[in-house]
Amino acid sequence: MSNAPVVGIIMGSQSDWPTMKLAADVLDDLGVPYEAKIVSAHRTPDRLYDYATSAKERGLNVIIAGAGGAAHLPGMAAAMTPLPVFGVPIKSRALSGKDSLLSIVQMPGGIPVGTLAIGDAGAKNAGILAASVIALHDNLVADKLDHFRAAQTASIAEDPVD
Ligand code: RP5
Repeated sequence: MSNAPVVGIIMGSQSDWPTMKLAADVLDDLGVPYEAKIVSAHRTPDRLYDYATSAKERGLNVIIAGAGGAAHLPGMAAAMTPLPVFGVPIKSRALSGKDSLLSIVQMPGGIPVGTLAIGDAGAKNAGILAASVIALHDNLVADKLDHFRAAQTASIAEDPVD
């Protein structure tokens, strides 16, 4: 089995990594090879262009893009690749991520970004969602995803405790 990355995790800043690492952790747990890069739409536009336009030919299947504030990164990446792009709104300092959410979710019709929840839950779910795409053609990942979901279900007690 190849270890070449099939999921690309990109983020606008080093400061996004503590959130985006949760997506990486899920992919580690589910056995999905990924790469993680800092790619800023406004600070490193050429890096974004190179990344997005080469992503498919380099073997990536899915891109997870996290950004905060005026969060152009997921939409700009989606504009330059045919791959599915999942956007994670980072919880910003000024507006707690509502700015990030609206920037990412309100794509005009024609260039979709699948938008997750703000912050940690969004990053975790982006990892699970990306793995579920990979699982469509990878039985090992599909099995791990089934086990993950079964274990999660089994961990939920029926009765609340004081
Ligand atoms: C965005 O600006 C990044 O995605 C980050 O969430 C936000 C703040 O970046 P830093 O000022 O922390 O580098 O581009």
